[in-house]
Amino acid sequence: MIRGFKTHYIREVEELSSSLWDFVPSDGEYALKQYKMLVPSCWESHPHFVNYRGKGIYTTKFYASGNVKLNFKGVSHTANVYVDDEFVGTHYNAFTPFSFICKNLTADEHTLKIEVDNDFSEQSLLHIPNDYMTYGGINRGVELETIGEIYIKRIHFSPFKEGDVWKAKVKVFIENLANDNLFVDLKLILDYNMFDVSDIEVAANKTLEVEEIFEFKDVEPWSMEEPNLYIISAFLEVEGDVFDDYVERVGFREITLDGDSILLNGKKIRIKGFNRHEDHAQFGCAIPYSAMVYDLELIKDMGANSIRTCHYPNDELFLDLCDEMGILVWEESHARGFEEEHMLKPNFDKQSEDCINEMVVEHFNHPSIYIWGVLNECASDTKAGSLIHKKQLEQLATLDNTRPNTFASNKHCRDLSFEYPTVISNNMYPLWYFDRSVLEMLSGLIAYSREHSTTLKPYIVSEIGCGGIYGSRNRTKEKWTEDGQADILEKQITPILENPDCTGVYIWQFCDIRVSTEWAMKRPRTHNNKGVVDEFRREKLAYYTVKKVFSNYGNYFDKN
Ligand code: ADA
Repeated sequence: MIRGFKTHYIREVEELSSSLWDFVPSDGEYALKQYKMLVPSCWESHPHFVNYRGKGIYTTKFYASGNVKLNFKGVSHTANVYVDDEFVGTHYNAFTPFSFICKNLTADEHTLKIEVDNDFSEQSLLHIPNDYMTYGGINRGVELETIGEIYIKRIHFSPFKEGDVWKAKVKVFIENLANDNLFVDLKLILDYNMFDVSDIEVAANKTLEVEEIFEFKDVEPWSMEEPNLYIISAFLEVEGDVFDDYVERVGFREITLDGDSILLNGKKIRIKGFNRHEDHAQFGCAIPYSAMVYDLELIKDMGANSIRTCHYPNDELFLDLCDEMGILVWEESHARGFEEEHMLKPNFDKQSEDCINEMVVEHFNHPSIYIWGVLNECASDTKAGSLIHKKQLEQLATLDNTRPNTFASNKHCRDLSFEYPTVISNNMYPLWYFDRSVLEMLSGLIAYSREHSTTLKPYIVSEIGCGGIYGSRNRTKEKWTEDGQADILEKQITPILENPDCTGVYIWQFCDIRVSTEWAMKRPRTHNNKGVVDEFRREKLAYYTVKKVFSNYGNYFDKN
């Protein structure tokens, strides 16, 4: 399963994942031995590769002819792709999708080979030893599309309301692979709303963006309580013959800012959220659909209404579920804890820019995504680091001016970058890493952020939490006990939810996660143990504390 809905009815699409591929590790104890490896999965889920960091070669066969488009939803962390031993392309970053086109294949069986590398090196500036695990393998879906010489590359759907009428700016990206200019007609259908755009000329070897604003009748808005979704289908025709299609799923909702408030369809939202890493004891980062659903059921059971995809773009299948279940998403590009020196390394800008671009361009249509984030706990307190924050936030705003943007700062009253985001966020750990009053710290940080940005902006506590080892029970409520975690967490989140100047809170974190070996001496069990459930999703006492506290607060500030 690649997406939560059928993406084509006319274009031929074949899922190449959900199957065993040939796998040969290049290094380590089992180097050059032949294996069958499930795609998608992490190789760490195979008993021989639980700690394997290196390269491996995946191969599979497919039958096709003509032009094909190979779509990869996530390969960790570098993929070199070959078809019939011809190099097709390379991609860096485990957490963003990518595609390659192969033209004029002969009608035959072909071999797809992917060299995968999850090693740390100077070439990898975003995947580094960190307080989460960089797994290895083809962790997300792979599909094969058969396309003609001209096809629909994507659709971007930006809904807005004018009075009582829902409208949307619709951009359809049409790519012409031929060496001649081609003419096509475009038809769009959403429920009973149908639109035609005729005589579109697409220049040879170019992609044309067809942009129109349409009015949509008899549609219901998307909200947390009623997450109404609609299928929008685009068809390409020549003289009435339909030869290509592209299907997306969208929601009619508007995110706007009003001073220190974030509004969803005009109502001021209160964030009751969790930071959630894509990590599971059994599946690593390749969390299967049923386990994604279980995570979201637990999150809703606790009364949470939002997920922060710390610290990287998530599997689109998970975002589809958030669309369907009315869970708001703060999706962020891949970055955690980079110092200025690291951010100034030659490849950093390009690798960051590519990740941000792929995140926004590919995930643009998800109504659940209400804000984009970058640069978690990076050097926002130095001049050079601040300029990089400015650059990445401007890139976000250019790619998508329909959503706010932010970065989670831990530089607090040294931060130099609060001028640049449209929403200000802080990670803070009073009562855990240091003994300070939550309220005093929160008030001080809100005041500082207001003094250091020219306009009044919404403020979110993007991380707060504490550790608790599953099964460690003690009435002393010492740190690392479940009792202590539940006690501290209640004292941390209650004053935040009580503070009208704060849009809300993301608890760090939903589940315990595996971390890099290099962090072993900083993290008991080589895990980050601040989850309210452990890595198997076994609830800790804190689960029930959060459920109790969150139940006292609604999804919106104003009662109506
Ligand atoms: C930081 C960081 C998280 C995690 C957390 C912790 O806020 O953003 O990724 O490392 O600290 O557990 O201390």
